[in-house]
Amino acid sequence: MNIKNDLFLRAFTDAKLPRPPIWLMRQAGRYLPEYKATRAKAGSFLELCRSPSFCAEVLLQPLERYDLDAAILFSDILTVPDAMGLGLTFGVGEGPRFSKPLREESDVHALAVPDMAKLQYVFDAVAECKRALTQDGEQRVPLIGFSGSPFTLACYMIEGAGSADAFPLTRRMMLQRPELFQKVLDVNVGAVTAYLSEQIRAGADALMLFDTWGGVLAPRLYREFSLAPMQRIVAALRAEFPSVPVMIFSRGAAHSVGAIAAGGAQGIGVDWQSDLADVRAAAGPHVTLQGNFDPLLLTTDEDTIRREIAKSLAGFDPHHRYIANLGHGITPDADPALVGTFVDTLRST
Ligand code: 1CP
Repeated sequence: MNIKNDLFLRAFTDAKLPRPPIWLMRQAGRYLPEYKATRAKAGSFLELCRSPSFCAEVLLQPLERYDLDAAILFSDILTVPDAMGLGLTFGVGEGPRFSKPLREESDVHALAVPDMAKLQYVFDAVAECKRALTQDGEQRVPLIGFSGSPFTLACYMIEGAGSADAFPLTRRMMLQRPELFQKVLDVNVGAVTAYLSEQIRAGADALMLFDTWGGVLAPRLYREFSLAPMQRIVAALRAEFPSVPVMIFSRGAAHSVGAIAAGGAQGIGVDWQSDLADVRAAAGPHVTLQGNFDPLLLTTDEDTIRREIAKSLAGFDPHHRYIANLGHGITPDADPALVGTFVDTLRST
């Protein structure tokens, strides 16, 4: 497939680019009234995720409003544990909840890589999103596929929901029963590798591993239980699909940027609590950095946005191996007009 605007993919080469490519984590989402309208039509968030045509509809919404250089599959990281039989629900106005979390040793022993047929709706959504991006035989921008990291998925699978307290049940199993916890991670490595491989076969042009919670761990535990399993996935994907870049986004793990870069991922997502120039120094010149503006900027004003963009990029080369993005997902209270200011300012960088 010919990609009309491939700036995002060129950021994974050593080419000097005329401007940084830009997209936004959670660019399709609740800050857009048209997203809320589609979700209402679908009935619920999960029904939206399970309908390839609605997924394609919300995928296009931010591209209609803003000059973005990539689109991300509309789905969620929790589709995989749901396919393992853990029973995912989203209450109205609440976060995710699993009806059968991993609490007993027997729950872990019963856990297995799910049949990918249970996730066919996601692969169908990838294909439908790809079709929706295509006009006159040309794809407008690259399509990013994604998964949660084995550790971040384990957090939800064991805790059974989000956590305000850094996932205590998960960390206790990790500390007290490391071999049992490793069994969960091993199943997740197998599941995520199969899941992302199928997303590539369905049309994903690049991949991202969302490791939202790896940063709750001390650096040595992060490397053992979060980074190492991700590196097994990256190695397997690189062996089979060498031309598809894979990015790792570990929130709160700036301490291990050198180790992430050494481990084979082509890109590193940088959170908003780091300075880009420091991360570049730690990562070296041959890995692509993505990030790292504070999502809160999109709730401020135009002057603040312009000033912070200029200050964040001081001492950093945004034309080489760099993708402009936020340091975490857009929040529901972001102002759609300020998102436009943010995108336009970065496009003229
Ligand atoms: O009510 C709604 O409409 C649901 C809100 C929502 C949306 C828009 C959820 C529930 N998930 C999503 C989509 C989503 N989730 C995408 C695709 C959209 C895009 O980027 O444009 C992606 C990549 C995710 C990934 C995701 N889901 C992560 C990792 C990234 C991150 O932001 O840290 C995590 C941790 C989740 C779990 C999840 N799903 C939804 C919520 C509210 C949460 C967080 C739960 C918690 O509080 O821990």
